[in-house]
Amino acid sequence: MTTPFYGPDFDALEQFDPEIAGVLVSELARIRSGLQLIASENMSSPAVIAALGSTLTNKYAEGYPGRRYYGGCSEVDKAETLAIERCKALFDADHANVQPHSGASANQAVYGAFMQPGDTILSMALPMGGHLTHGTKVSFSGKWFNAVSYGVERESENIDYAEVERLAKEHRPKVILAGGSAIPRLIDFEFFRNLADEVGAIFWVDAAHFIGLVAGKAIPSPVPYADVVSFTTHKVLRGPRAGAIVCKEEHAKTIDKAVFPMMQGGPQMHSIAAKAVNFKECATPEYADYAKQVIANARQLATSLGEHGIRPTTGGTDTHLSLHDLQGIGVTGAEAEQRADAAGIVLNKNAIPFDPAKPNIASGIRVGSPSVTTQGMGTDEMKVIADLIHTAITQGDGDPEHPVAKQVRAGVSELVERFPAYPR
Ligand code: DSN
Repeated sequence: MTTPFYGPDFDALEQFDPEIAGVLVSELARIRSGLQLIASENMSSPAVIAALGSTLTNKYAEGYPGRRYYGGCSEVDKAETLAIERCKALFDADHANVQPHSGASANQAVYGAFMQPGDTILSMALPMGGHLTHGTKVSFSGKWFNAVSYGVERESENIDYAEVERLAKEHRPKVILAGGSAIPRLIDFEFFRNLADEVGAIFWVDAAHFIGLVAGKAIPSPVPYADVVSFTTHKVLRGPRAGAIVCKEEHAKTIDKAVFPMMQGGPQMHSIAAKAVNFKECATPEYADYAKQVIANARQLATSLGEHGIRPTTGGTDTHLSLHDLQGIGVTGAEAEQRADAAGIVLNKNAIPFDPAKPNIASGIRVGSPSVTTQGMGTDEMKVIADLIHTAITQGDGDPEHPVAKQVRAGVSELVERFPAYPR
């Protein structure tokens, strides 16, 4: 069948640029041959990838649908309008901006909308589970704004709500931010909303990690509580690598102006079309089942790793990820990452709360279930994966030729043959 549009032509690429064509092929082989447990990754659908690999990449469309600074925008206007309407419906939001190129770009726009250089933001510290763009000194967010950080309680390893309240009342921040990249538990949005009202702050949720679970109605939504919610579209959500923002109607104009023209120029229309496809996928019953299974799988993985002495911080998870303390088994995060990788299991080292190790070594690992759940694996497979991780990181040495790495890779192969990524 001939495609009715000018789509990806792999033969032409292979002929013109065999080196890059080779990378595309070997990356797919890498994905297919291993277990992808990076909590922030997923496997977007062929429909999403088709939209990404389209001629929409060519169009300049600075502005918004119906209000562009270029001619010829009639068709991309349709794509962006669909993306906006589907995003609003999916999250029951007053307003959506689907132009941010990434999560960091979306966050930059939120700062631009609500803060002036030197203003104070109250956010979670990166080593406690926060994010680079939440005020770390190496990021624009920490260089241009005054970031006051909260952490977690030592005992429960959950957000220290008493500390959040104390710091909010002491510093009177312009913005209070909830969310991060290594928070296994649900966040009490109502607490943050009430506190923001009490101190006169904007309440912002960076929902990048868990927004896919919200889309699938598997966990409570921050949208009714927050002034503004930023997120990425490629994690549990399973869309293109990009960002988006939803907000209350009263902030709509401010957010739109902060995304364009304050922080970005031309929107990436191929990516916006792919977001529209993704939002449509997320509104299906199949996606809701997927989101619930992501949590069931993450819980099983956390429990089974815990039974091997690989302690889940906070005692488990309510979401798609768990964070594990390796100190009890005498392995560092860096060693675990390398040993797992050598055995075909891709995960990342991660600081745990109050980590005594440096960030590039770390005492923990973060594991996530979005990708393996997309492949169709369930809780039985999570038990097997936990066994494989335990064997790889306690008996391997990081050398792919080590007999233990080979033995674990055989177990991985058995799983991925039954549950292939991008089945042929
Ligand atoms: N790098 C992403 C993550 O892995 O959580 C967040 O930006």
